[in-house]
Amino acid sequence: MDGSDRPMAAGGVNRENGVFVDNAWQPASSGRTLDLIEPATGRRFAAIAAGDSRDVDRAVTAARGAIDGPWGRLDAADRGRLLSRLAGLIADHAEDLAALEARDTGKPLGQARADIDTAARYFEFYGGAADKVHGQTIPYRSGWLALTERMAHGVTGHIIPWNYPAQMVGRTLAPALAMGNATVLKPAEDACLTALRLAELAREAGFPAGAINVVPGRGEVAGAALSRHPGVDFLSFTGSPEVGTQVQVAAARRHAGCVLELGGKSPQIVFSDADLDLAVPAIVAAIVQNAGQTCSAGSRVLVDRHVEAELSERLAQAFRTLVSGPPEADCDLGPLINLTQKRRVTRFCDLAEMAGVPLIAEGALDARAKPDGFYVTPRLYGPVPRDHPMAREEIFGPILSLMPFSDEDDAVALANGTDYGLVAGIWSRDGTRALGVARRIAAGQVFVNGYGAGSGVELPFGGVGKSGHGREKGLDALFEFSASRTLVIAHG
Ligand code: TXE
Repeated sequence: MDGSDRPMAAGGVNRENGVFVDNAWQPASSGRTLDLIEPATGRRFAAIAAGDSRDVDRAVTAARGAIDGPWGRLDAADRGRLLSRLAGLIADHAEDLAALEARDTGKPLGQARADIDTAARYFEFYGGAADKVHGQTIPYRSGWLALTERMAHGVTGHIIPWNYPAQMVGRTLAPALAMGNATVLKPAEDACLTALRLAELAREAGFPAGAINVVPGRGEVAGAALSRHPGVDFLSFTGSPEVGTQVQVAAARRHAGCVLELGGKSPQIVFSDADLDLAVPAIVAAIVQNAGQTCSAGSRVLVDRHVEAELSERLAQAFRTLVSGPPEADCDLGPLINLTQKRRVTRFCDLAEMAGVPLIAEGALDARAKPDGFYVTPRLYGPVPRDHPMAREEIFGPILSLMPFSDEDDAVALANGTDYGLVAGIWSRDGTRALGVARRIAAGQVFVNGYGAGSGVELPFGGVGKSGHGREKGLDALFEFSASRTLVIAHG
């Protein structure tokens, strides 16, 4: 997206210029489209519907109709079957979806393929879980039976970002659908073509009209309308803390619940007894994946002073081999999503330079990279002062900060010393120490001697503090997208 919108081109409504409501592509009420810009070239390559509050309204009405209609009457097992069928269709179309994802987001084709696998896996996982969420019976007074069941919220609104469009659809829609909610999705205006394609595949899988509705459009228009809509019972938002706050306020005004995932500043803590052969590639991968545009990117390496020099040298060697290039070249990294993000990331590097923070190593640009693509080469800085913005703020780019610590307490203080708390990694051969430290980290996920936050659909995921609240992924998401109803029956 580059800010341009234009009247819808002649030729009829379709996936690329429509909103998906009641299982059909419909023209956006505005009659306008938004340009999509290819990150690898900086050129316009598609247009999507500029949905607005009128389209959101139609989508919410369709979702409500689905709950009152065939979707609401399905057995849990049948909902699960639909999800499983969609997982199969995603797998059948994996190669086309991966190519679309790579072009739309700029990520290397290999990473896009892995993302599509994960998207299918979400539907597989929640398809299998749909009929396995049980309530409880509660010992209560004699002569009474008390039990709980999970009830769907009703209409759920889902606002997702551009960094993993297909995965995000699976992560947020699949558990909501498994629990019987009807959904309205607002994908990101920077990249959403796979999200639109998945809606079509859902229809092919047999989802009844209104169960899944998609309204593309600008965040401050379509997204804001969805977060304010009185007919939306629960909201799921992934994106920036600033917008997350607005979404939560809008939800609170009408007493609706929400789950927020707002990014992080995740630490990788390397103790002196760490296996560096294991740690170095994983640390590099955790900041290189998707060019660092990952909420769970391991963007800070906290290292015991005794191994600082060795780790720094090993990471530097790895960084010097990294190459950024266009998606089809399948390099280590692609371009960033847009010019705004490129400027944002570059500003952090400028600030580091102004403060005299040493640049330890930098990757290279592939010869096939177009000059107008939004490339930022991967960079390793260190030692980064603890109060520098690079050490505290989410950069959302391939920039890794190295910061030494003196002892275990110092490591924990440093790890917990930002406003965020999403993921952490701990590297040590001493299992007792690793476990003890892991349990002192204020974050939603902590990995020991590994870092695999990107995938792992089974693993509940979410943050504390500025990283947000609530949990998606894993079985926890089924509870997030439902509420308990207590039934108490007197029997004499
Ligand atoms: O996010 P926005 P942006 C962080 C990351 C990044 C920064 C800015 O640090 O550099 O946020 O990215 C929709 N009401 N993350 O500007 O604007 C928007 O259309 C309702 C971390 O892209 O928050 C899109 O669908 N919705 C993150 C979604 O919100 C609104 C992933 C996210 O966009 C809206 C992305 C509004 N007023 C960015 N304004 C993560 N947690 O993984 C925008 N949107």
